[in-house]
Amino acid sequence: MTDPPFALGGRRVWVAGHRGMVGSALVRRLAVEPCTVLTVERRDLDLTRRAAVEAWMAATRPDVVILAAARVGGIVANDAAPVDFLRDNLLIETNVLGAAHAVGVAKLLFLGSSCIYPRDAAQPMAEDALLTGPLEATNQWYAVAKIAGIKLAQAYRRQHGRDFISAMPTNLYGPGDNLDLTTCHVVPALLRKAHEAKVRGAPTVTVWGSGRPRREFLHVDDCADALVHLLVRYSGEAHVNVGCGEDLTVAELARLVCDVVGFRGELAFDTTRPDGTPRKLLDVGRLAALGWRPRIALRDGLAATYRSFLEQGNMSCPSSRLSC
Ligand code: GFB
Repeated sequence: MTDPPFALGGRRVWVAGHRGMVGSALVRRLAVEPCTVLTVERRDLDLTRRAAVEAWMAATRPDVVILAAARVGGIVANDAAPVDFLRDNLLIETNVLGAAHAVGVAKLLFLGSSCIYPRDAAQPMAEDALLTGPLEATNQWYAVAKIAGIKLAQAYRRQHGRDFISAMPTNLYGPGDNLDLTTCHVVPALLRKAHEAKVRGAPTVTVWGSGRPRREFLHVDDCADALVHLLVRYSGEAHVNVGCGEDLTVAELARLVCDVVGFRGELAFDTTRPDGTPRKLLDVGRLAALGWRPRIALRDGLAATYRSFLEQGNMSCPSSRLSC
């Protein structure tokens, strides 16, 4: 815990990955802080190239870095592209943390994911469950890269005295998410499938797996708020879980999504698709002790996300346009 809190006033804060769901939520959240938000387009800076990251950082000299850039994807994308999920994430984090150290940033926040914990970790998963057992096979590549990132941030603290911290968000959802059904996460997938089934008048929506796995979902705007809270109020070697502390089954989520979308048909479970981790619920005691609580209830967050997908026009609409 920092005492006094780390003041954002007058700081130049680089949100790396500002086009992503988390990065864009951070840009929205930081707009109300007295800081300057820095961003750079992917075409102008490839974070997997060390020399380019070092040169950009030396020229731009941010005071604060939030590393929200990562190769991310749903359960099948993780399983299908192990090199991309392991290699790209290792490169991005070693390059950005190394360059942040080289220019002497005042603070850096590294983001991981709840999939860093062992597949069969006791629930809810406290921060000290890290590295106590084998990982879930479908996302072990991404998890290993993110665990390396946590350790790298800790190593910079120990060896060089840098104020680098790490946060581990649970499964996130919200505006700006990926809607490609082959690579996306479960919430955008179900919103899209339920919407398309409603529009087509289809009798069923297909849900991957058995429907029995349990997941915790946090709206990305709540996540961004928690991350800014940690940036200002936390300084320590241990990573901090970011979640809401409640979970539900995938089948329950699917029913809730159908209700929000207004699809009245049935669910069909495709058990040829993987279930992944049986349960992923974070122990959010450490974050709560730092004074943060979520505000957005799941149903409200899903309804707002559905509206944002329709407004952005990125939901395919076979029979008519956005009025469907
Ligand atoms: O969101 P999701 O892909 O991520 O899947 P994970 C969560 C659960 O929803 C799994 C089920 O049990 C899926 O089988 N599911 C049901 C679906 N229908 C669908 C669907 O249409 N699409 C998808 N994608 N899932 C990821 C990790 O794990 O979570 C990443 O692979 C990362 O590394 C991310 O940690 C947050 O929770 O299984």
